[in-house]
Amino acid sequence: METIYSEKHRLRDAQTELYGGELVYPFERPSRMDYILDRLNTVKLGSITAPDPLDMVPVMAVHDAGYVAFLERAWPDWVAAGFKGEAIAANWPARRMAQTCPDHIDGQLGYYALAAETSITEGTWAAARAGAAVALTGARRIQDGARGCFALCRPPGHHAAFDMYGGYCFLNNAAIAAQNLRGAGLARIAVLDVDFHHGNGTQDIFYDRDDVLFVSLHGEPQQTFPYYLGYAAEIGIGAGVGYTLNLPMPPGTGFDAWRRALGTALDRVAEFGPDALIVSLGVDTFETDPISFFKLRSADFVTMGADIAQAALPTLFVMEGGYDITEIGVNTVNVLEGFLSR
Ligand code: OKP
Ligand code: ZN
Repeated sequence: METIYSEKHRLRDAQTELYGGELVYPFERPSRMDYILDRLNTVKLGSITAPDPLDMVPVMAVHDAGYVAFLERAWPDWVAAGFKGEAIAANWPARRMAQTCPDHIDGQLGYYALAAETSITEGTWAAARAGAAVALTGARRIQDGARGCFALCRPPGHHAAFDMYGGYCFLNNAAIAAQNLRGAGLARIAVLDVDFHHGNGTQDIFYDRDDVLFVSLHGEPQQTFPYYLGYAAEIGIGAGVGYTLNLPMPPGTGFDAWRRALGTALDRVAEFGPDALIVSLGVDTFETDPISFFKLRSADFVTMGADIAQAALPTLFVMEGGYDITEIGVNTVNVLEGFLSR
């Protein structure tokens, strides 16, 4: 299987994440990619290719123009305002306040942020663009007839909504890929999100649409990020009713229960009858992930990949989370090898 990958992810190297009242070195860090690349090379999964230049058309089709302009300007505006640290949102348009974007960068950060843990830094916009280019190039491989492709995106994307960043995400790589497949004439696309966290951004972007099915397996949002979305009662709106399926699971969930939920998800995908499948591939479901509470083991990721292959669909894997960094390579590549084994 071909991997698409850009070294430009290294431009995203924030030094601070707001975590438990402290500023820590972020869980979502550049070295994550090194462990994955190392494992791809060890097992000789296939060639690793740089992405084509970014086409902004599918980006602008899933994100708000004001939001994209904000991402581009946030760092220079923050520096120009005289701030010394990384750009962190510290104020929000909370309940009964004006839902308008102010002129000052400190106010704009809270307007566009869905959480405060994610700092904006000098290279963040360039890295986010490169991540989207990786996903788009992977989508083109599927459009050109590949059975499978791995878009090794960083930073991740599934928390990035139509007009919000956060949860380490800025541009929604999987949504951008799905939109491009639609633009290429594929009628229906399914997004299967197996990251530990709910893909609130992807859900947000496609919530009122019946041409992109969103199915997510994730930690019960009463107990974990993103807390305010990902409940089973969320099923879509308008034309999109029935085209969002959330399968939240409690702390301690192991692979037997998780795999049953995957079966439910894949049954819904089969019923939908898509032309392609996008997998938001996070491996933070791993038993020793430092910020998550599922109990999957490394061998389970092979089974996961094989189960996904049973859908018999052209499949684009888009990298999302995974924070037990020394094991992220084995766990991620296990999914791809499991997929190829069927
Ligand atoms: C990004 B992805 C830890 C709080 C972490 C942000 C998590 C973002 C996960 N207690 N909050 O879905 O892997
Ligand atoms: Zn995650």
